[in-house]
Amino acid sequence: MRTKVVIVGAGPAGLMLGRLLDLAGIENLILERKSADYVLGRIRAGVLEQGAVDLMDRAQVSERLHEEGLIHDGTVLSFDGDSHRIDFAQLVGRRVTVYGQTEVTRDLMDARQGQTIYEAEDVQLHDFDGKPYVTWRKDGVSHRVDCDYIAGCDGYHGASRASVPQDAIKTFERIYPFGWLGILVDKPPVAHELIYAHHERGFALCSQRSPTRSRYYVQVANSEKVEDWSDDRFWDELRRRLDPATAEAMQTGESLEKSIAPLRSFVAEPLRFGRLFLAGDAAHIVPPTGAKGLNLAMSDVAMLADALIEFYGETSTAGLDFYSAKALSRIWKAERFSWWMTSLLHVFPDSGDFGRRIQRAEFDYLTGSVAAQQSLAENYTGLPQ
Ligand code: RFL
Ligand code: PHB
Repeated sequence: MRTKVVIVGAGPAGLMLGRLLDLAGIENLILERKSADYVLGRIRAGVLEQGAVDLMDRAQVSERLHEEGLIHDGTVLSFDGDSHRIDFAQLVGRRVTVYGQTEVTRDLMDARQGQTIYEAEDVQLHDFDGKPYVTWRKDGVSHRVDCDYIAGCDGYHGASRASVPQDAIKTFERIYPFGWLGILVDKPPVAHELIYAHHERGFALCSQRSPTRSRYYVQVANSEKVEDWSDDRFWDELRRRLDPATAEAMQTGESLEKSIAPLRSFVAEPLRFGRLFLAGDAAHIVPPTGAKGLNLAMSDVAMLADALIEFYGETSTAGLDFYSAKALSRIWKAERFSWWMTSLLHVFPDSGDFGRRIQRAEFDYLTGSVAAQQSLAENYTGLPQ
């Protein structure tokens, strides 16, 4: 079996890359370890930058997004109960769209023309410095596909980055001493926009998926187990971290999903190893506080798709040669912003009273400075490609 591009992973990065290549007539094969239902069942991101919406338009998969996506002109930040609205539209003339990653994934799966092999076990990448090929097993049978290029879109725990020799890759990492416990509930959101709240008991976030479905998070220690969090305990903790009016107005209910996600900052350099390219969470992780992970995955694959289209159209490798440097420049800026939002809004067990005063001063500076708010709005709504 032979194809032009093998894409490892059918998350949003792999599916979007496959779609862009399909539209350009470049044959590709997606290999995914899990089933399609499993991929759709993962509840993750909720906020799309305009660049990601534009990419969905380009990929001709945005009909439902424009019908159902919620356009937000701003967001609310609160610190120990003092709230301040950041008006993105007024500050930088841009907005974000609330549309779940599950929906993005579903739209891309529905539009898929090329072949996707789900439940591909033991995917292995071979000879990507020479004549690349990929092997896997399905239903006990071994398979092999030869290709020109491999796109590693298989997330943080995938096979692609792991197959690169250690001395060819450098990684940068920060692990935070806490995670996010998230809950999904069929109740209307407590507020029209998202609320990011710093509280002495820890960070809390009020997010949403639709006018009838809400997503809430609280910061928890890394040692916490999801089994120890009944819905009641979650709602009590969340209410304590919000200002009294919001806590009072919040509609609670039985959770549809509840999980803990650890927080991490991570970047691998470079993103190219011969004929293998890394994109999305396979290449980098951001803590979710800046709502950047899915958006970065989208901008990576937009750059990679353009480079591959240039290669097959004009037989120029200029785009492929430049991909790593170009993507990393944008990635590091999103890493910085996500780290900064995380530092401002969470309680760090070791930062002490000095650290808390600095966080408060940062919040007061932000609420008193249009320049600081513009910086936040510019980054949150998305830096240019
Ligand atoms: P994914 O989604 O992890 O997909 C990778 C796919 O590869 C498959 N795979 C393999 N396939 C074959 N062989 C192997 N050996 C394989 N190993 C893995 C996996 O099964 C999977 O299907 O990576 P991708 O496509 O790069 O997409 C990245 C995004 O999923 C991620 O960055 C975001 O979800 C992060 N994120 C957010 N991003 C935003 O832009 N805005 C947000 O509001 C936002 N909120 C969040 C988030 C992530 C969260 N969690 C759970 C970490 C909120 C949370 C709680
Ligand atoms: C979400 O709705 O899941 C969400 C929203 C904003 C974030 C992180 C997660 O910063």
